[in-house]
Amino acid sequence: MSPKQTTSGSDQSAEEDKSISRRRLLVGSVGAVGGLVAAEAALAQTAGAHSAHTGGAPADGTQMAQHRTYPGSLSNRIYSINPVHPDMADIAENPTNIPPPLTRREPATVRVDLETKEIEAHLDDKAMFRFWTFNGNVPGPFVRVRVGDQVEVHLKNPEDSWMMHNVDFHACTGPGGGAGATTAAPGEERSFTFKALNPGLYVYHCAVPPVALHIANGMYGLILVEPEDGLPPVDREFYVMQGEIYTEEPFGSSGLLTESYDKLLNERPEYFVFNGHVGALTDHYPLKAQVGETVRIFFGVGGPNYTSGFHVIGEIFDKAYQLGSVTSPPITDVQSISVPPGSANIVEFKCEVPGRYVLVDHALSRAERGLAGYLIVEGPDNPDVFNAPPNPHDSGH
Ligand SMILES: [Cu+2]
Repeated sequence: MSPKQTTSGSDQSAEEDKSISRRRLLVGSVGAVGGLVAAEAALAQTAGAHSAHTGGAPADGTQMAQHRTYPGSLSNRIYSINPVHPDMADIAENPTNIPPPLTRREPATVRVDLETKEIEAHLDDKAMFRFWTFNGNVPGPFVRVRVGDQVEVHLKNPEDSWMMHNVDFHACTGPGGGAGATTAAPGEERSFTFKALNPGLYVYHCAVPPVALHIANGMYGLILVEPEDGLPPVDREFYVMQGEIYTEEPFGSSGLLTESYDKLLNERPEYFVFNGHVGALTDHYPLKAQVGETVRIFFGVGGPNYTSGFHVIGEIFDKAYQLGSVTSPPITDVQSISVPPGSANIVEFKCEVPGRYVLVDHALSRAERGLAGYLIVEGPDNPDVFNAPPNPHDSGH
């Protein structure tokens, strides 16, 4: 499947061009055929979710499901690829990998160990990329402390790194958020301590110049500074971050891809990802919950450049802690949140209806470049809240 087809397929208006493009796709890749079949169902399901939101009015997606499959469209492919490759390194962070809520009510010293590992790992089902990471995952480890804690940061840059690295904690009050204090050449180790003065959800990232490049290549994560009494209890917590990847090769290429500094400076990413690589939160680590449970998503944008219009298709956020502030009251009953680069938000909602919900940035062109995740909700139907007759175009739950 040529990556060019993504662009041409989307731009075409003439039916003739579409059929040519579709034929090229079918000839070009046997594997893609399965993707097309899955795509019809996936789009139908997405369209169904939107119809529910719009009171059953025909959604634009409905038409697509009936008549069109856009060749090369990633919102087709993301539903069908299996991104788990046992033979390739994998940097995706498991979204359930979060320390439990803190129970202590006194300040403590919390040690945070970060190792800046550069790893060739898969970017999608056919491309590899040299990621720069904290502790081998994108995003880096979720750090959980309490207001008033002393945070003791140890940063180790392994011998086999190519680059210098450091870490800037947005939760830190002090020069560079610790960037200068932790700058380490390959083989070096640095440390510093900061006091967590302000509660909230904060981004951390590498800040070695060019900073945008270190972030784009995967060096970002979240630190939660819990307020004195913690956050309200929920049934499940998840950790999701959005980033962009800039490669010389066009989106959809195969093999080991090369980072593009030009595209980075021009803010023209080829890939958008949740938790590191295409498919990380679909087939690989889908979020899972039960009907009746409350869910909290710690959502951050590493970027480096794009603001996210984060949305869960078919859900409404009961609460959203804007810009990661936990000392301001959350806004309530929200469809999408705007999260700028280097910022975060906490959303909470109750799962009322079983099914598959798709995490997106509602700047949906980015779904065509890899940006999607799943929340799978299992449990009994809830016809009082959602009741739909069978539809042959719907892939079901
Ligand atoms: Cu770095």
